[in-house]
Amino acid sequence: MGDHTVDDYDAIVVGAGFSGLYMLHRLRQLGLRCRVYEAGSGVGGAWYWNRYPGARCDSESYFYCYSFSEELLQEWTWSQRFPEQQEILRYLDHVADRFDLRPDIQLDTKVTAAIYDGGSRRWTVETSRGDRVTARYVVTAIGGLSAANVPDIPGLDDFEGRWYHTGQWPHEGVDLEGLRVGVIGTGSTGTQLIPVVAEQAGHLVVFQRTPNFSMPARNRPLDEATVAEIKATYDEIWRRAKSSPGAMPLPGPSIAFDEVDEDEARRRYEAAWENGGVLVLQQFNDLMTNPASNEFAAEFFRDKIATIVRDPETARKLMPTTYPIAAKRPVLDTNYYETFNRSNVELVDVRATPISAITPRGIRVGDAEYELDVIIFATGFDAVTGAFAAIDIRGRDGVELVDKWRDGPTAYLGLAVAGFPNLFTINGPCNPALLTNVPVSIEHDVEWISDCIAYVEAEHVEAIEPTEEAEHAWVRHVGDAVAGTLYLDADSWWMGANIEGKPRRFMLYVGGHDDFRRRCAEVAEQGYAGFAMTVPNRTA
Ligand code: N01
Repeated sequence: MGDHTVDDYDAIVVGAGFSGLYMLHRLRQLGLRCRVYEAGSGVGGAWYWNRYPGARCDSESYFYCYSFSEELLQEWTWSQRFPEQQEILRYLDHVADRFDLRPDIQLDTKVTAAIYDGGSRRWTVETSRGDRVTARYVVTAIGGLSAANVPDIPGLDDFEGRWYHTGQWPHEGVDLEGLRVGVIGTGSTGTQLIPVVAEQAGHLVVFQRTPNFSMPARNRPLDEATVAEIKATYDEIWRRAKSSPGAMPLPGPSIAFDEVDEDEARRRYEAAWENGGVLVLQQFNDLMTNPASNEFAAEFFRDKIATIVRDPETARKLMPTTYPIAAKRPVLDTNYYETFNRSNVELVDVRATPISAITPRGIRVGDAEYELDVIIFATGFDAVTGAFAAIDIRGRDGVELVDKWRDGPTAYLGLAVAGFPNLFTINGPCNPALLTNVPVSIEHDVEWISDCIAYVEAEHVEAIEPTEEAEHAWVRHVGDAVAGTLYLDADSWWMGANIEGKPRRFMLYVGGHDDFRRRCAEVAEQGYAGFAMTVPNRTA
């Protein structure tokens, strides 16, 4: 690795969440000198920032964790079926300590620029704290859901109350007791937040643009026997997770909707609804390809809403009718629909009449003004590309990543980008992560990237990047995989549709984690097929 000055590293990792922590661990095992820059004042990434009331994971705790260390699996005990944000953050803090990661992590530091120099074949990385360092490799571990989206609604600056975005929630918490609170947004975040805020607020107004399909989580504490069984069967759990499309160790659907009659289909949905969790929508393998299968599930959910919500007009507003179920990310909840039976909760449909302004006293919708003390934006993220766009990333010949991605993001396997040598993107665009149980996807990408870097180091390769042809072929395959599915029939953040002016293109790979894993392994086995490598005095 040669001689170093203080400011020269082998690798810079951007971000210290689930992916950055493990990336650091693996790169250190290769003997590389690394630096991790993290914008937050602590490690944890999404779980550091998203501290809003009710924040919890939609994956079950026993598989929403790392698998790489048997000791870690055995020593950590999850307390609930679906872990709360605080518990996941404690886990990631524990990981940082257990593997002694902190000495190589610089907190409170945003990476502002990463610029490649084709002469030295090194990246120069600059930060908000004035660091200017160089490195052979840059690995982005910035998360696909980290750039908060606060919609540009006129008047926000004049609002006399307080406002918050859920992804930047104050660490000291917010006392909402007895206040008039408005929540904008009813995605995964809003659905978790609203029932908890309703219990604190004097009056809660929910501003809903698109209703979501939500199913009961049926969260519960994990008893000792369950924990013991989980710990005894982890090998099998990970084997199943890694060979499943969703990166979860749960049974996938094996039959099509037409293979049973409607009574049997309803019985299956009913039983799954009673058990709760993500399996509710894992009944038939044609949910996203057969409109009849999808509509049956959607109607089942709408019936549930009608049964739970007492006021028929409120129930009607809560029923999604304009897009296929699961074409936007489905949500798990605890008492979401029940919350609309409370006398202090009001639902305002801002699809028919949009929010026109934020006034000094509240939110204006058409002729009505809702007076509020607090506005909570549960309005999501500039997903997948937003965190990249916040960094001035320039590759070979000064090409800017934002320019390359002007018509939508492209990346070979979602792991590397043509024209950007020695840059690796954990869970980048065109990757199945974010449609999957993310920690398993992260571990896969981190291990693939560290194996690739180990190969490159051993072969004395100075620069590696995907060829344009390989990248085009992968992006075409990603497009083919989603073509003809119902995923394309909704204005989701997966499509970039939640941000005005963003190119409308499905940004993730729907082919499944298992398929993706196999393809990535083949690429590696073939000596990193699809990559161009620069070796001194030789170019392969
Ligand atoms: O964001 P979203 P999120 N006026 O984009 C509405 C993950 N996550 O933070 O649908 C009015 O889904 C917007 O309306 P519409 C998970 O992957 C995971 O909830 O665009 N409304 C929508 O209702 C998830 O998918 C967990 O019409 C406006 C909402 O705001 C992802 O994060 C927990 C508006 C945004 O929903 C993002 O979820 C939480 C406007 N101007 C989140 N602008 C886990 O369990 C936006 N909206 C792991």
